[in-house]
Amino acid sequence: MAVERTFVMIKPGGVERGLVGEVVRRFEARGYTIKAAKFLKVPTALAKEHYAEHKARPFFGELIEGITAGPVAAFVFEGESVVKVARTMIGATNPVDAAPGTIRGDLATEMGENVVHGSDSIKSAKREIKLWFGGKGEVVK
Ligand code: DAT
Ligand code: MG
Repeated sequence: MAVERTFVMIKPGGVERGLVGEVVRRFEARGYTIKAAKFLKVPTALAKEHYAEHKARPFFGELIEGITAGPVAAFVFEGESVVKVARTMIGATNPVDAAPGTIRGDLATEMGENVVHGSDSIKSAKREIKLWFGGKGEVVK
């Protein structure tokens, strides 16, 4: 009903553990397609902009340290209701609460090592795709 695009990023811990393929495999197996991809060490300014909604939170410093600690693998996936489905596939923010079968529920136990980021709404997806890839944020039919 609605073909969308979302932003998914394998965080430095996930890259270090060799989980890029596992995460991408799950999205491709579900039927989503890669529309953009890049591998980069995240500049601090980009990290702060990405997580701007959390800047007043006590864990903000740790969050920025974590996301800039090593390279990330960033993707735009496209497909039916991908924004919502990606969040379901990723699982709860705290891996301890994440259901088995989800990425975090299968691959993580710690909040600071929760492997992957996914946009939380269509609005966030547009903002994040534009921030990381400079466009391609449009929802296509
Ligand atoms: P999500 O990544 O599920 O969208 P979020 O946007 O609320 O979660 O938070 C962004 C990241 O910040 C999250 O993946 C892990 C970290 N984080 C969130 N809440 C935290 C907390 N209470 N203590 C430490 N880190 C936290
Ligand atoms: Mg979030």
